[in-house]
Amino acid sequence: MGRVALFTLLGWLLAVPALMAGESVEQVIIKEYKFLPAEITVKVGTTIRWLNQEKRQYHSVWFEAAGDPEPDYFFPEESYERTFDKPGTYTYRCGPHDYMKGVVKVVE
Ligand SMILES: [Cu+2]
Repeated sequence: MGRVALFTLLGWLLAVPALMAGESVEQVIIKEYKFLPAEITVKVGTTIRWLNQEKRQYHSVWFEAAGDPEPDYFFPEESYERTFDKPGTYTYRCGPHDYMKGVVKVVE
């Protein structure tokens, strides 16, 4: 086996664990004072990105029930991300608008 082929093989072997980790990102849209979808089910290890698509209004994504501090508000075209490493049901709300609610279900 030539040296180039050997290095190519090593490169593939090193890449496999990253591929198996299956890092994925799911998106939740925030529009007209709603989380869309309001309920989402994802696999462990998934990152959720909330994207603010309002014209002017800021929001936050606050996992208050989990004891998190309230995060910063984010404005139109900005986003907020959180990665879920443990199975469970995680409820959240918007800080300034407590009628805006959502649920993230994390499964194995
Ligand atoms: Cu809000």
